[in-house]
Amino acid sequence: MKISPLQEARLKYTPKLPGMLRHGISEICVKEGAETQSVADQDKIKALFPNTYGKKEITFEKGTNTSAAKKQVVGVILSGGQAPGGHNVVCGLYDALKATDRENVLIGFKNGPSGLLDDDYLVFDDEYIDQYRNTGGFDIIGSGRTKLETEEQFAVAAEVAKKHGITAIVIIGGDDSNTNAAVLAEYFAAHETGVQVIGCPKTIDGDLKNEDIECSFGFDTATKTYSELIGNIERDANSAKKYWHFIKVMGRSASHVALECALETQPNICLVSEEVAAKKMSLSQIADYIADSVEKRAANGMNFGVAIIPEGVVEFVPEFSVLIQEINELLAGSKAEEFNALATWKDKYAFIENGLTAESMAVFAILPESIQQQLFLERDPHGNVQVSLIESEKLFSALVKAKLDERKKAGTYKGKFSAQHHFFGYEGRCAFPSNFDADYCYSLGYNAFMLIQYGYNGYLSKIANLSKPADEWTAGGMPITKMMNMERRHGEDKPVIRKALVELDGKPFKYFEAHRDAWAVETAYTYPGAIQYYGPAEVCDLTTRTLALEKE
Ligand code: FBP
Repeated sequence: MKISPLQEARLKYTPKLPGMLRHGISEICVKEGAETQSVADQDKIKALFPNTYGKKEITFEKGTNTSAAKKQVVGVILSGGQAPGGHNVVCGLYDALKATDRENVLIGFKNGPSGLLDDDYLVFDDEYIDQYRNTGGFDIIGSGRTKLETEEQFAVAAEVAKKHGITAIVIIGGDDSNTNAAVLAEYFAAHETGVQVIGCPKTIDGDLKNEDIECSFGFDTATKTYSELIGNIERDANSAKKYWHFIKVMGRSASHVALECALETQPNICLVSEEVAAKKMSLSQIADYIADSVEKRAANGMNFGVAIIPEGVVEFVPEFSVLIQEINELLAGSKAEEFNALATWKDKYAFIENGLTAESMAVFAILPESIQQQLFLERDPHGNVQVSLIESEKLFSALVKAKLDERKKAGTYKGKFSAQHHFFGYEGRCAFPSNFDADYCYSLGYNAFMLIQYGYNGYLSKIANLSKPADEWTAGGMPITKMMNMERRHGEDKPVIRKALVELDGKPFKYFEAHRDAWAVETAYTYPGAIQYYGPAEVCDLTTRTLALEKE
């Protein structure tokens, strides 16, 4: 198979481990810390996790390895959306497992959690693993979004584990997948299967983080990839001086990706969904906010600009959420058929006008027709609006144009406004991992095996002190139950890992807030350029601005 020169070079890259994991397997000992408590709802979480709750946090350090010698057969699963570095988690896990005992076995379950349920797997060997070192993607075994959450599924998982003699399962996933890892760990412990479960924190969205997990892997590379593209667009905008670019960036719910890209590129506008929700902003207010920047820049002869829009923003606009709920109800059950049978959009519009409250109709009426139709025509299998498909970059540019037209009529605005639209998401999820992600992921996998070897169950692999060079990183594990609280999901109270949204009193947002008014009017763009893999550490091993500011 032909591979690119960069891929060839990356296959030979040696990821950096935390200093404390560099001594060789026989010289890694464990230090147990304090017993833990869940972040909230302690009594409820304790009752739900009687076998795995309250365990101690642990750290690895140099010393004699006292773990029991036993043959390990480990299963690994990649769960959810791709994130750069996933291959290295598997490589780190494999290397630690083989360095401990060549007889140990690593099994990869294919295409996500369903691979475990369907017993669809491959057994890794050196030749296979070596093709994937330091590469992007999850194609080493594939990924999927099947959720492992029912007792029936756990029973099947236990059967499959027994068949292969599996001693531990490593689940590489986001907050939902690691919540399910904790539930599976509890099930295995309660049923005395002897199978351990270890999680690894993945997601480009950056919303699996807390006082223990400083960031999820993939966030670094994905945001650097988007920031390169945004910087290039900024330079184009500043060269041609004729377009406003509306750029939607991934991040299903939280705005960490948008905020990090803004810190990297200093665009004129960056919406932050969490702020939109906190200030209860309406679509009209958001459009006015962007239009103000367009108007001020036009007054200085700059009819161009760049606006970053987080993928999930519309769901954070209170009036829009209400509209979505009303639409879902309007088309519930047989009413969808009645709606679909209507011949023209005009008929459908009348049906909508009849069914929505006056407030929601007022919101609906200001949307561009393409978005209105999207809300009614593209629905998920349960008949609900697919909010993630809404082209919010187009929505906001249309709303801004309408505001500017009004201002033109009123004589307050005399500029020109022409928009271009972009969506950056899939472009970043499988990029070659940055050195940071290559090192971090390899360490997470390597460390996951140390947790297995020392017999821990229901733990998340933890690598910390990440804003420092890798030799100062620390390695250990944290009980997943420590990160959990009770939340309402689909009408039921469920134990879940708390999703980390952007904190409006956190340092990254505060920095952005202190500078954005200037950026909105000036052309203060910064151009991060492409990720560098070879060269000086201050260029190649840079962490995200978010991490640097948080750890300042
Ligand atoms: P995970 O939470 O599974 O890591 O995935 C995150 C993400 O990349 C989001 O940013 C995005 O909304 C979503 O996946 C898209 O995935 P899909 O194409 O499966 O809908």
